[in-house]
Amino acid sequence: MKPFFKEINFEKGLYSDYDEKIVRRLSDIQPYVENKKALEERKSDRDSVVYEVLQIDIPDQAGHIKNSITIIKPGVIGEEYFFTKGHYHGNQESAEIYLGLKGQGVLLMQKGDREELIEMEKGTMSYIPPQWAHRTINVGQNDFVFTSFYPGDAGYDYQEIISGGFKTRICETDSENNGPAYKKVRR
Ligand code: M6P
Ligand code: ZN
Repeated sequence: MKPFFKEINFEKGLYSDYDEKIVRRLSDIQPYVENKKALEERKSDRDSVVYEVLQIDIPDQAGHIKNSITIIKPGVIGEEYFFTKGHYHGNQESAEIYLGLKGQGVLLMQKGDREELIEMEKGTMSYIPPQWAHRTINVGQNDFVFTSFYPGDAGYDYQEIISGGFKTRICETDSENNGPAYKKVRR
């Protein structure tokens, strides 16, 4: 393949152009939501967009490095902030790097009994080592946008997330509160 470039507009947090857009709606993240009652109450919004992933055609092969941009909309299901499905890499030995572009988010990672939470915003680089499950959450009032870099053959394992899940959910706090915009709720 030929070398190429894309422009990332840091104001908009978007590529100049991309090849594919994946749209995840409330209906798509249903298996990942713990509060089924809250989801049921939003039945009429099944088509509401939770997040989008802008993708560029880079081969899913060892040796290549994939790059994408994820845009998580602001919102909650019950009190849980909008989140990505989250995954382990199918090829467990693959790491990943996230670079924050816009908005306020957190990166939740889990490996066995261990858990890490890293705050993300414009200019923060976060490293996800091999074997850690990862999910991003929008804890702000506007879009939360970041770009990811990962091995072409990393692959996705969502099944472990559906069956085992993340032990922590990131939820909104009282508006009265002047502290952090989110709280951790353990299952
Ligand atoms: C990031 C990367 C992508 C991933 C996306 C959405 O951009 O990790 O590989 O697809 O977030 O996350 P998920 O696939 O868990 O829904
Ligand atoms: Zn990943």
